[in-house]
Amino acid sequence: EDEAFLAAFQARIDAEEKIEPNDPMPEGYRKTLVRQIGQHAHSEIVGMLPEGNWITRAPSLRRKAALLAKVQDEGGHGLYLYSAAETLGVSREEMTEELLSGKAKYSSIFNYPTQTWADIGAIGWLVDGAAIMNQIPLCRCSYGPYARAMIRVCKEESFHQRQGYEIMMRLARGTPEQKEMAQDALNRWWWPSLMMFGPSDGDSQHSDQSMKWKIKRFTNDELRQKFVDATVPQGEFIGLTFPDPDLKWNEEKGGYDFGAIDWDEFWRVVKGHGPMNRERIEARRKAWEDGAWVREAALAHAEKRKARREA
Ligand code: FAQ
Repeated sequence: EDEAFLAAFQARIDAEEKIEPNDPMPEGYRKTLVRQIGQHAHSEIVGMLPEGNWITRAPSLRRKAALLAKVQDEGGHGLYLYSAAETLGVSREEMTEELLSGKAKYSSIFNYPTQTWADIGAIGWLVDGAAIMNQIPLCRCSYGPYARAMIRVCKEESFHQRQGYEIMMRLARGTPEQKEMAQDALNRWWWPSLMMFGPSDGDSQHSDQSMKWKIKRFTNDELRQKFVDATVPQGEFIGLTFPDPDLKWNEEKGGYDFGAIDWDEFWRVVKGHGPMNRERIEARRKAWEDGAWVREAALAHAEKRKARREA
């Protein structure tokens, strides 16, 4: 890759042109996108597990129908994202193998257990809320297929966020026991939600280059701050307390100050040692193995059809 090619590519990015699958692109750009879109796809699919755990135990038919639809949406998001990554020359099989071997990451947040029904509220409100904050800017990502996939994904995430917040609101205004459940869920999900945005800017290895290529439009810390500023008033509105004694409005910066994130916990979870990492990967491995006969049958069918056509 010579200087002239890289400069011409950067000029297209700077001019806000979308890069499309057959366009020439630097190998690093392609690899970064495969890594990020792959991780994003895996997150959606693994993200079905914590909430899937509550579908059979939802407290009413209405709640069950909404949760079922939400989890199904996540499956759909995973499929769009795998397809977007496939336009970069990687196959779904390869991506799945990387997930199962631990080479490809998925969001740390999905390695925490869902202990009560209130966790379903907290996930919708906080986890989908964080996902939206991170993904709205991705609708303007320089890579066309990823940017376009994000538009529909964000619309659906917005429904998910409201459904979660509404669960929290109802619990927070319910009996003392229900309010206690909502508070306990907030206590357990708040810090892991802040960790979703990734390491702080000083420790984020990919941010500078990804910002230059306009894959990312904001840094991890910028998005984390926006999320805190948007979410704290929502929690206070329903009478919940955030588990952070250092959380305080800062008039001067026009945002909240908040306490230090436990980065040791973050890296432990990212490296595979969170509370549910083993179960999550085991569930995906089982699904992949259980589906082997479907892949084999589809392949055999395609080969038969091809042979028939050629006969
Ligand atoms: N968990 O240099 P950076 C959802 C890794 S939303 C695990 O800052 P980058 C919806 C990172 O990959 C969740 N690993 O990296 C839903 C890198 O490792 P690598 C998914 C993390 O890429 C809601 C290393 O640390 N959303 O699923 C995490 O510039 C409810 C260094 O980090 C997306 O994936 C983490 N939290 O920035 C579903 C959005 N943070 O790859 C169900 C797209 C960082 O070199 C229910 N992704 N790492 O081995 C992104 O925006 C970016 O990839 C970031 C990380 C911001 C996540």
